[in-house]
Amino acid sequence: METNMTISTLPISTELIAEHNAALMASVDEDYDALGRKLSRTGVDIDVVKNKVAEFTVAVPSWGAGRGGTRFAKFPIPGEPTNIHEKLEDCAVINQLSQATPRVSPHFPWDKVDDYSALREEAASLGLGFDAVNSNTFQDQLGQAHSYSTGSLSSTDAATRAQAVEHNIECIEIGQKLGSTDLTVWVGDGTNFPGQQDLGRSLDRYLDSAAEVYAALPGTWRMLLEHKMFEPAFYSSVISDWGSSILAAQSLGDKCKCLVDLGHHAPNVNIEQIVARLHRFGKLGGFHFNDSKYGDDDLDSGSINPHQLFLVFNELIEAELHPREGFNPAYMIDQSHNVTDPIESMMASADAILTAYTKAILVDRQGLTAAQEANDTMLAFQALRSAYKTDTSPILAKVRQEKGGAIDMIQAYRTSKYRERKSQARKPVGLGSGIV
Ligand code: RM4
Ligand code: MN
Ligand code: MN
Repeated sequence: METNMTISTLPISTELIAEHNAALMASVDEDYDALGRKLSRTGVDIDVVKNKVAEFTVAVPSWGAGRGGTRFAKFPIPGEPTNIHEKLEDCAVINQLSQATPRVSPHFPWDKVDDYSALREEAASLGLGFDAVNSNTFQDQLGQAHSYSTGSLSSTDAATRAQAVEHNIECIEIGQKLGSTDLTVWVGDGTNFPGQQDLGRSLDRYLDSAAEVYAALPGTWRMLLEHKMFEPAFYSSVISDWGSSILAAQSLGDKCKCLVDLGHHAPNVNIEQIVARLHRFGKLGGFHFNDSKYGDDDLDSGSINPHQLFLVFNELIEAELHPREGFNPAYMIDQSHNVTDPIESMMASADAILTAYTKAILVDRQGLTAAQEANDTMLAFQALRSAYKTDTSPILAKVRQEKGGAIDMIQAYRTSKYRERKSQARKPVGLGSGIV
């Protein structure tokens, strides 16, 4: 990709970003130097940390670019995207200002177009690539032959299962044209009533169908299974927990891994331990980052429990230091933005995710292991706590600035008046309820 072509098609003016950064640079440098001195007292080189953080990226979901909603309502904002082209443009803004989200994860059929090579080029001209493709067998589409009301991959109806398998294979084919190498499969299959379906046989049907999808995976592709405890099925989900997920992944084969969506667990579940367990068995395939307080699985990453996010990243650093074969998790944001501008939410979320990562890098690993070996509970805990307490924002600001992003992303975004401009140019979004 030619640099000047990229610059001319990017949605935010590079002069605006440079001007914005120039006004804030002196204070960032001052804070960065002060933090650098503090960290060097414990033998940590801040530039090494900064360079590591600069390499970390997280994908954004195409569906996150629009305002989501609840089962009850959706409140669109002017200038919201209504198709994949507009979504890509918004994702380009997020990446331009954050310099941390260079890939977009598409969802089909929502993002269907006629020409996928053209879409791939369009994304590239915006500085973006494509991440995992997501299939959708949790909704019926107009004109669809068989309804998913009885489930999809696990439906009691053979023709419905075949249709769901075929859709997943079509997603793989589209993904190949877009340059993806992962298929993420989340099904809404499950029941609302005890007795509605046989709990064992529905899993058998799921496994048979999933095996057909698995068999269609091209050489380097992976299939990522996403579990979810409830919603839309409120009594039982077919792949409800990490146990079902790892059993399914193990029976499907090496190219099948588990994807952990942070919002899909029972309240208070120890997600970081699940991460450690999945890694132990070489089955940690990826993440959907978000947060939750009660039943919602799509609040902004780190908005409710940033400490949990840090503990998850602490396990990921452990995993990175002790990799199992094929360890290469796909990192992605998966959120629904009901009350904020999605661009702002995803920039803030990328910042929360990178913050958790940076803090996890700062953990004194040797000290932690030594305290664990000596059964010194307090010192082990303090090894985590002292990293968690560190204000790493100067590192993140410096990383963004050096990569061409904005020191204060939200301020730069608001100054650009991007959304106002789009509200003139784009057609209004319809009402209706959101997605789960
Ligand atoms: C689900 C799940 C999936 C996402 C859909 C839109 O709850 O998190 O990853 O594809 O929502
Ligand atoms: Mn998800
Ligand atoms: Mn979800």
